[in-house]
Amino acid sequence: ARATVYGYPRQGRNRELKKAVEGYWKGRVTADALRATAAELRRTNWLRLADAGIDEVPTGDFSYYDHVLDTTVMVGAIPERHRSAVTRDALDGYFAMARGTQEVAPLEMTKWFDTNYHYLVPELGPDTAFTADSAKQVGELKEALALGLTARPVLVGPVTYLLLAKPAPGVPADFDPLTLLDRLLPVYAEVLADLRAAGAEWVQLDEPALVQDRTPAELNAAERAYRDLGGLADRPKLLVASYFDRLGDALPMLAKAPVDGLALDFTGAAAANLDTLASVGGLPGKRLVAGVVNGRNVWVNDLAASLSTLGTLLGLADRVDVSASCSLLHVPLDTAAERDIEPQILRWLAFAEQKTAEVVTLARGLARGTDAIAADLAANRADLASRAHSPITRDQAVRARASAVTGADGRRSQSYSERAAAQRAHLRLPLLPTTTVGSFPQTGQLRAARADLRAGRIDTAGYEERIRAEIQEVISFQEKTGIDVLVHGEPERNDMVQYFAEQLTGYLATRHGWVQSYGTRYVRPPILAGDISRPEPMTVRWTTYAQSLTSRPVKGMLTGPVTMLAWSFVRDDQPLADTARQVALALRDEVNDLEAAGTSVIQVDEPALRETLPLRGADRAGYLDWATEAFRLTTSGVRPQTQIHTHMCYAEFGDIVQAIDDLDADVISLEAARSHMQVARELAAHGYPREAGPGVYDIHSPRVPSTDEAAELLRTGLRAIPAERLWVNPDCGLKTRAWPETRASLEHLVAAARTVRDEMSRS
Ligand code: THG
Ligand code: ZN
Repeated sequence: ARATVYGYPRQGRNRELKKAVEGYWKGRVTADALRATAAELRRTNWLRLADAGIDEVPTGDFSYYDHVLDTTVMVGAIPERHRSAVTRDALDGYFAMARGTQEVAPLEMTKWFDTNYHYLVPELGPDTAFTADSAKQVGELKEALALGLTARPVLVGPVTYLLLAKPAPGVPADFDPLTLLDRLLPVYAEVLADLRAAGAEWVQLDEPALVQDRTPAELNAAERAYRDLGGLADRPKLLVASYFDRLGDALPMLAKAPVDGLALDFTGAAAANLDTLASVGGLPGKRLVAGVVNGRNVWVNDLAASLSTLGTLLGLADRVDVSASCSLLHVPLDTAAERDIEPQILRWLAFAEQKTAEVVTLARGLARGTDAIAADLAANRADLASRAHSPITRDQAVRARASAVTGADGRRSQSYSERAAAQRAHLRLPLLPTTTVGSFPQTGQLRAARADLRAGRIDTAGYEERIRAEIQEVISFQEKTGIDVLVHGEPERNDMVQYFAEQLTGYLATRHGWVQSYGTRYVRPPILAGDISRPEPMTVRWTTYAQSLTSRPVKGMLTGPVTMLAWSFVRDDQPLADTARQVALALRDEVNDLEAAGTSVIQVDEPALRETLPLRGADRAGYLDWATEAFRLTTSGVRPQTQIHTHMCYAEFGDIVQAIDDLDADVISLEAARSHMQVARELAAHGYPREAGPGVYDIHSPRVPSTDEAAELLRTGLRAIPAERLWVNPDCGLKTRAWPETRASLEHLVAAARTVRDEMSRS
């Protein structure tokens, strides 16, 4: 059995790639220096993999920005508007597609399946002409071969590429990119031939889109694609890979396809692939690469269980190799960098380096028998036992509280309409009340204050003094501008999920656990390691300080339980619903404490509610059940006159409006400025009965909307949502904006609200 992986973190130990790429953008790093840094990072990764015992290293998984954008370049699907930039300079043109320029908009970005990685969406149309450009793939393959390694190029497969695409601007929305398959396949054939000529024995084609619900027509297209590619005379051996879930109906189809091997995920729900594979009689004559080490969580593998799966698989294919379930792009690099996590707990964790070692150990165990890895198995057993029996993962008080939860705990004492009346009487807000979504600009001074605190140049008291000064400024600006419901601006938070995770027992924070989110942007997702509790209030001090400065209501600001899970690494030893309930109960305490401290408006943000929807339709109702339960548990402990707000980012809500209603929040703010109040119409079409603030200021751009523009959006909003239920707010938090444009935009927003209020009182 061989050991392999499909991809590796690209950034380097100290995020050298981020620094080089951003330096290039700023003109501080030359193109040659950037290329040299990239080549060195690839070399280091390959040699590390080989040293660790990986028999076949992946190539082509490296990217300056995004591997789907690389595929767009490989097939020549450069959008019309970027062509001149690409012709002028390939590298600058590449970054122009990724980030846009003064003149042209970038490609749209969206989530890569249900991970936290974002890719650039291909834009295709009936006029798209593909041309092969295999330079990057061939170049990287040659680099690895020159090191004397066995290498396997990894490509996004043609079916997944088309299924990830959308109609280009100006192309009818009902255009189906899959109709381009016949035009795309010859381009893949050319790339495959080039890779074979360059020395590739095997090439991997990734088709994760086949783990989603697919129509018979889509499955037919996939079948045709692999019949075509498999039938090519001049080609390397083909390994078709899928991951992130079970293949379902696509597995029998791929098993019969004339390709040489399949790489399948056998972790979590994808373990169902095992039964499906057995039921179709396995893969006689083919290679099976078994993804038995979870490539996207951070937990140490159960080696004995994996070996047992591998043993079963041995009877089902000609040859069984071992891998992680997906590219290791989605996990941090190395647990050894985490000096602040107790050594005993660190042994429960496996990042990319550790997962690689697990794959190698399992391949060795499979080839030579368990005796050959007896010491690894014993150590692994001890680590698993230490995790299973730790007081951290088994906090009896938390468990008792969670199991005592009843339906009543998730229900507010009065219906929405009764509460709305109580809140109106209590808050006495004007019609079309104005507010913001929570954060204010994170200035250089704030970042410097945090750096000073970390470096010991200031103490906690000095740091908190600076935070208080910032809150004073934010409050006084909002009062002066005439905003109705104020916020404290969140100067004390960098990443909100990390901010709360650091204060909750049972959560681990990492110091170096960076994972690529998009392009050169990374996050350090905290780890839900144990049972979750809240030792003391987390936000009450800052909120009450802000409230002490004004007579207007100040909103308390929290991140909701679903988003806390979505942007963290979650436990694999209990259902997500259980983890969500624990987090919800901890947040419920915070909500109740905020109310007790005099806060009458509390916002619980769930920007990740929509993006966390499971890949398979069949799994969605179950998800929405626990997600709404967790939100309601968080927010239902307050009095009727306390107003609960929520906020969600990104515009596609159409398919979850019912779930949003089920949250039973009093007010929701949503992104809408870029979609011209489409969201308001969707809410109205569904008969959404609550108060809503579709954003009238697009915070994703430094552009300042005029008063007229904001007023016009409000009038559009009023056609869908009556004035008694319409709020006036920006699209999202303001932390990425600078003060000058924030000031001007919010002044216009308030002026627009006043203009429209006047129009209404006159008519
Ligand atoms: N927090 C967490 N996960 C997230 C988001 C978040 N996932 C989805 C979405 N938001 C991703 N968006 C971003 C936006 C900006 C950055 C990263 C992800 C970013 N990162 C800084 C960088 O790479 O330079 C580092 C930030 C830091 O120092 O913590 O700008 O909000 N958990
Ligand atoms: Zn938002």
